[in-house]
Amino acid sequence: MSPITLKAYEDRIATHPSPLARRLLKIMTDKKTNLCVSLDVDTKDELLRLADTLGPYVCVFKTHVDTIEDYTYESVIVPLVELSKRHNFLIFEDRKFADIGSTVKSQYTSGIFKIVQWAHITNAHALPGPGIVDGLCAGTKDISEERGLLLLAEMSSSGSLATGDYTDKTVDLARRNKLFTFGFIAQNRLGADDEDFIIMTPGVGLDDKGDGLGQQYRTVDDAVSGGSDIIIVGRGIFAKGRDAVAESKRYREAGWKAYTARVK
Ligand code: S5P
Repeated sequence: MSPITLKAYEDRIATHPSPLARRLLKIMTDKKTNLCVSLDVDTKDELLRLADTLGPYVCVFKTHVDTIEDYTYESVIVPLVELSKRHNFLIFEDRKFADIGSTVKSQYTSGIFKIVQWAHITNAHALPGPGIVDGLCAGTKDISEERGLLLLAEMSSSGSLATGDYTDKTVDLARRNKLFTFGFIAQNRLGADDEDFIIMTPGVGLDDKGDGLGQQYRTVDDAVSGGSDIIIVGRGIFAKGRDAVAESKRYREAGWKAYTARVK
């Protein structure tokens, strides 16, 4: 198979249908980074410390806000949004919505998390069908800032059922609303070149092969040369004993080098 070549991030800004994707591509171009760090930590201090120290190296921070033990909106979300402005990154709440439209709309807008208020990006499984995208999109109605959705088209975990026909149908679902659904969580390039979906890829690690619980790691080169636009890295950067700043620089450099090698 010949290697994938794609337009530069910069050249995709003007033509991308999604306002959120245009903003993201601009951040990536300005900061020269295609690294998304997954902030999978348990406390607000750790989350905010990493967001501040690693902020300069990333285009996106991904959160699982429901795992923060001492979470309150005021003490976690307010300062995180402030840091996102200071360091110019987007926030991606990895909520993996998977219910009917009416329920996901409430989960997105209400409760203690109020995700739509602060997360520029969130994601959803395609399993329930079109209603999940419609419900989430309806949840953005009163928000003036850009919001975007990624569908989980493939997963990094061993034995994932999101393959073949399921993946193809997920791509079809995204095509129904490209202003909002700007891309996929996936392991491969999906959609036609001119559709320009943004591919964000987890399961990336330079030093480990897996985690003993089904996670599988590929190298940065593998992911980006295969068509990934943004690499998502968690424990490869902040696991115990790792210097998170040094690792962020390393992944950012590796990601940018692999990207420049595939630009048309
Ligand atoms: O297929 C997937 C989709 C996601 S969003 N595989 C994943 O691992 N993720 C998420 O990416 C997962 O929930 C975790 O937050 C992150 C990977 O973390 P790491 O520590 O294994 O790099």
